[in-house]
Amino acid sequence: MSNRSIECVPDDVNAIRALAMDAVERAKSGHPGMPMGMADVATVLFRGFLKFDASDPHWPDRDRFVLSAGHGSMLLYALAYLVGYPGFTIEDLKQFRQLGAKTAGHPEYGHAPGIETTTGPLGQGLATAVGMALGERLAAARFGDDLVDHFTYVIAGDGCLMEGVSHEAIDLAGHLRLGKLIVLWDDNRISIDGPTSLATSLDQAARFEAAGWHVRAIDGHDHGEIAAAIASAQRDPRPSMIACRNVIGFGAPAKQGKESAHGSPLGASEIEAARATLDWPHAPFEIPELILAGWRKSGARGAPLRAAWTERLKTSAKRAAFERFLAGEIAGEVAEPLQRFREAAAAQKPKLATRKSSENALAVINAATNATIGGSADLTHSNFTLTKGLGIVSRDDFSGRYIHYGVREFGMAAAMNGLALSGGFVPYGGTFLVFSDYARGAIRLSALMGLRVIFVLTHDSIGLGEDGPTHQPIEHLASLRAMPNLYVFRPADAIETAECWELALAAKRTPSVLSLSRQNLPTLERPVAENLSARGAYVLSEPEGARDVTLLATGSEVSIAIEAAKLLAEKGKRAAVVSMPCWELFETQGAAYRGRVLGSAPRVAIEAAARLGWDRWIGERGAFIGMTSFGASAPAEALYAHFGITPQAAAQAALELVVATE
Ligand SMILES: Cc1ncc(C[n+]2csc(CCOP(=O)(O)OP(=O)(O)O)c2C)c(N)n1
Ligand SMILES: [Mg+2]
Repeated sequence: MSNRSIECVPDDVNAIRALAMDAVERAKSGHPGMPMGMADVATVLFRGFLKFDASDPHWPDRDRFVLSAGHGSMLLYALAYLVGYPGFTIEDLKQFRQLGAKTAGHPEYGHAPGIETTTGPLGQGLATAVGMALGERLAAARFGDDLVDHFTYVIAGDGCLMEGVSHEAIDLAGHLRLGKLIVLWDDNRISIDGPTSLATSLDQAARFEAAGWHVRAIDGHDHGEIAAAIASAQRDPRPSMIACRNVIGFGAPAKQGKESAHGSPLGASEIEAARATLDWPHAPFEIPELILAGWRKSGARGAPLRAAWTERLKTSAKRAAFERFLAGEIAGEVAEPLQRFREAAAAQKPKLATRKSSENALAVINAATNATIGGSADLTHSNFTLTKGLGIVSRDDFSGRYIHYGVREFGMAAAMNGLALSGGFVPYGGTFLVFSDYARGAIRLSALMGLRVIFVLTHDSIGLGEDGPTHQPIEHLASLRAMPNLYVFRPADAIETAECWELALAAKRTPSVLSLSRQNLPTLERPVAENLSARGAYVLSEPEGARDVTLLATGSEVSIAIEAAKLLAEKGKRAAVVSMPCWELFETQGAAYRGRVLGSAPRVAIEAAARLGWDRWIGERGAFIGMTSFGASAPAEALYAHFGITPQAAAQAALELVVATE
């Protein structure tokens, strides 16, 4: 917004401080210091700059505001109440941190208007905001500045900037010159343990400058300086960082400037003293009408801008495409071409690594929809994530659909969350499965927020071979499967790979992992009329007559199970083979279907990974063929033989079970 005359009186700011200290006091927990310290910065931002219309919190072209220092959630909640987001009341503030409240301990995406992303894990809000700012540029390149033209503001604390992910995020944003990203650093030089000098002597300004940012340092309590710095940040073509020097817990006479203001209620007497210091005589949760009216006016400040935008959209030639983009209904776009892909694979029976099949499926997907935004953390030619014609995103050209995220797995995953949150885009990004550990913090937030984000994790077992145990995932499938609301797909061949992609793209509220092999795998013999992976697990081959044993496997080990079944048949034993590409989907099937698939015969599971979790499927009498240690460096076949993950070993384990139960 161009009008820089920010009308506000000290009480407008103190309203935030009072609500923060009172809500924390009432909840008997929370973080008053940060909201009280950054209240001036937030007030100037919300009253003078932030482009939003409180009556429509989802207006697509609103500026985004990310509270990366999520412990200061009361800042966000106080603002949400003051500006008058619909359905957000003083009661919500009184319910701060209570079960079922919109006002959770840390801001949770979807719980209340104005919460653009879940924050709390420090540093991640900033890294997610990089994805949002990137999404803004990508969408603007497609639909034009008259439909997409907004800033992304972040409040990041000392903790956010100490976290390693901040480095990945800052570097990426500087490299891509995301000039509409503006970070307001809560420079209060205090964290939980005490002054930040206990643990850091970094020159933050120099760090940001080195990454290509525009940097300013200001007094975070001086409204003129705050406004001037934000205005200059808006004009600068680089991303901007404004160091807002301020006093944590401002206004609480005994605790301000100290770590004791950080994360616990101030206490009755300190609150009383703060009321006197701030000259705020009002009762807890009481905001004088005049003050509230001023804030509400700010909340409506963007209404004319939104109205003008709505008019532009109405007459825009791109309206239909823009609305389709935001609706994100891409399942229908890809279903038909992926069905043809499966039919072709069934006819041609390629022997391909699933990472390669994934590339082939992606070629079909990326041609059928333009919602997908690909990328890799510097493993493009191993993850096979780049398909023809996507175009590489660069600081000079945001019309492409592929991002070289650099060697930044965590930063990539957080940016993917931001892309998904910015609206319309379906990001997918690759790295090795073993390095999902580096990205895990962001995968967890994808799952918690329920975002459609797809992680393409290749080299998914000892089958990657010579790179050895540092690169061979063992416990990763188990740990990813342990995460709520995450689909872990491990397809066995080209057909399943296409099916799993289809399911991941259709899952609007659940992120997905695609665990893909480096080594070639044969195409399974099976019908393709139905997406069998949608069942999570299915019977691939059923013996004639009653089963003696059921072999369960995923991914690269499904073909081992098939060979094992043949060996068992030679010994007169009837083995069924079950492919289990997605446990989570199998769990949602009815008991009858699950029972048919699992059968009542003893079970052997085969997966070149840790056993953890498999006991659920194999039962007490079951056997497991997999890894019990780290891997080793050798060719893949030698490793499978060395670690005993072979058809012979599986058949032997099955025979022993059958004999024991006979
Ligand atoms: C990744 C992560 N590690 C640790 C924490 C716990 N934690 C919450 S706030 C905080 C200190 C943050 O310091 P700062 O950002 O300076 O906040 P301030 O004390 O100024 O409010 C810590 C360690 C966290 N939320 N996230
Ligand atoms: Mg601090």
